[in-house]
Order: sequence, then C-alpha cells, then structure tokens
Amino acid sequence: MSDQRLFNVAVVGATGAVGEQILRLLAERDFPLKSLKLLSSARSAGTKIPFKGQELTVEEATPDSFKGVEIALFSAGGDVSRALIPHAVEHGAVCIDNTNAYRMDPETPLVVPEVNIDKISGHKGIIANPNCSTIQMVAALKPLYDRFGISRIIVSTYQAVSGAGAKAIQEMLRQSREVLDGGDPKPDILPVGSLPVKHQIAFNAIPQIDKFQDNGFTLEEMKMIKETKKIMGDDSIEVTATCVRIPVVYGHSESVYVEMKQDFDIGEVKALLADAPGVTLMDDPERQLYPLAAAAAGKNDVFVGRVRRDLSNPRALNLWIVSDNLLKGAAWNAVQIAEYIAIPQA
Ligand code: NAP
Ligand code: 3JN
Repeated sequence: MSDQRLFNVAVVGATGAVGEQILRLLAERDFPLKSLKLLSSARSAGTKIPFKGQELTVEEATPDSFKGVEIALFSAGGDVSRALIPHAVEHGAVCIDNTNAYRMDPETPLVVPEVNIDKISGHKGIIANPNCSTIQMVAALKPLYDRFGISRIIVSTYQAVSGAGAKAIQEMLRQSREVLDGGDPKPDILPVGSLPVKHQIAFNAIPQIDKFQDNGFTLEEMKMIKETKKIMGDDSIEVTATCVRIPVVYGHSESVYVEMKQDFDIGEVKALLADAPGVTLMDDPERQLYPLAAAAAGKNDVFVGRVRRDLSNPRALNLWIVSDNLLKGAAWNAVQIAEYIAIPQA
C-alpha cells in the first residue's frame, strides 16, 4: 500500500482558462487529493465541472472557503489574490499564486521549478508563479547562466491573445472573419480592456501589453525585467523587453539576445539546452526545424531554436523561445510547484 499523504486542495478561478488547465493537470497527473474544492465568483457558483468521473460543484470563494484547505492554487486575478490569500494562509493553506499580487514581495518566493525550486523551502504560506513570458525565458536561460554567466538580455515577445483572456480570443477570431468577409472590424478588448483606445488584433501586431508606466515601458515589460532578476537571484543582469500582441491563440514566442560573461562554444550551448530539464531543443536550420507556437500549444515544455552566435558581439547569443502561455506559463508551473510540496522528491 502507498504511504503517499493526501491533500485537501482548492482551485480559485476554477472556471477560468488557467483554472481549467490546472484541473486537467491535477487529474492527468493523479495528484494526491483527499478533497478538491472548486472556487469562483458568485457568477459561476453552482456550475458543475467533471473531474475524474465525478461532478464537482463550483462554490463562491469567500474568506471561509479555506477551512481545512492545505494547498490553494489561485488564478482569479490580483485583486482576488490580495483579498483572499491572507485568509487562506491564516487557515494554514500553502497558496500558489498565478497573479502579480505577491511576485515582488521580498517574503514570497517567485518560483520556476527548473530554475529555483530550492526557494520554496523559505515560503511563508505563499509561493508566486511568475508571468508567463518570464517563465519560458528563464527556464531556457538558466543552464547558460549557470555555465557562462549572463550580463544582458534583450527580449522581444510575440504573445498569444489567450494571455489576455477568453474574450480576447473571441475578439481575434471575430475580427479575422470580419476582415476576410471584407468588413471593417470594431476593436473592443485589446490592447487593454479598461483603457479607452482599442486596436484591431486580426492581421495586426500591437506593441502594447498592459498599461504604460511612467518610464515608457508597459507593465508586462516591467514584469519581465523585475521578475527575471528575482528568479535568477541576480540584480546585476541588465534586462530590457518589448512585448507585442500578435494574432495567435496559444503560445508565446520570444526573440532573445543574451550577452554572456564568458566566451562560449556554440556546440556546448546547444548541448546544455538539449540537456536542460523542461526544455526541448528544436534547432536544425537545414531541415527548417525551429519552435512554432502552433506546435507548442498543448505541451508543457519550453522549446528553443534558432540558436546562433550574434554577429555584432561574439560573446552574445540569439535564440527563439516558445511555450504554451497557459501551461508552462501558468497552470503547469503552478501544478509542478504543488507537486514539489505534496510529493516527496526522489
Ligand atoms: P479567466 O478565463 O477570465 O478566468 C477568471 C477566473 O477568475 C474565473 O474562474 C472567474 O470566475 C474567477 N473570478 C473572477 N472574479 C472573481 C472573484 N471576485 N472571486 C473569485 N473568483 C473570481 O482568466 P484566466 O485567463 O484564467 O486568468 C486568470 C488570472 O490568472 C489572471 O487574471 C492572471 O492574474 C492569472 N494569469 C497568469 C498568467 C501568468 O502569466 N502566470 C497567465 C494567465 C493568467 P467566474 O467564472 O465566476 O467569473
Ligand atoms: O498578456 C499576457 O499574455 C499575459 C498576461 C498575464 C496577466 C494578465 C492579467 C493579470 C497577469 C500576469 O500573470 O502577469 C496578470 C496578473 O499579474 O495578475
């Protein structure tokens, strides 16, 4: 008989795009559950969701929802996390938070298991999941950082509309049909639902993800800059980012320029990437083999290709990094952390 301990788990935001993937992963990976509580806003309370042959009923998330809960996975937005996580922690739950609410809190570890799983031992009830664009970049760069050191990163992202939620996916599909039918689509959601100016996403590229900050960078760009330093544990890495929304449904792609602290051999770089946990190297220009968002969709790994020495700086590399933003970028990273908490590692 297995002596695996079982856990009372809650998923906050269970009816959302990220929550749906978390539930699928908990079921597929046979997570050691004693009980599973599905939480949402009052809007979805009462909804039935199938889970491993049972029908679970969604409940409204309130401060009392966390009595007896041991692990709580939050993906219902930063306001919900700020309002409910303190109650969940008070009830003794370890909270894995997919939002920006606690990421830069010095008391809260910001964790990508392939990079800094050692940090979870210092948690005080909250472990933060980084932003999707940051996760895939640091997972790929970690083995290069460890071997050669990294002094500078310049990243441009090509981000899928699913990162902006289900309504943004619908908007992109609707606009695409309207353009193909010869119409003039009205933008409604993107780039930022709460701002007055909207732009067409179909057949377009929008260089704005989230709101502009006083320094001219967007919030998404600042998340990448600050989170990368915190996860790598190295404030000396210079990072700059330009984040762009493109009309792809799932899978964020990134063009990354990385300056190393030491000389490197390109063969060794490829060997390190090929061996890196959670990373798949797809790099064979002769066969036109490189990562594609459409192929990465639905997969847990981070895919890396177009690996080449920079022509303007022999100590720098250029890479193309692709991953499913809802999986490694959110749900899978969170479930991985939950597994590290729940399952004794070999
Ligand atoms: P979504 O599809 O819009 O789902 C939102 C979820 O939050 C739904 O389950 C919704 O429940 C629930 N919710 C909303 N207001 C609530 C409230 N007041 N109390 C309790 N639950 C509430 O959004 P999503 O794409 O899954 O993303 C959800 C959040 O995850 C985002 O806001 C973001 O913070 C985080 N996220 C992080 C990453 C990342 O980069 N790591 C990527 C994507 C998302 P109802 O069905 O009742 O509305
Ligand atoms: O736009 C994207 O592609 C990624 C969006 C992430 C996001 C959207 C709303 C709120 C986040 C995030 O995880 O950084 C948040 C949040 O911080 O809570």
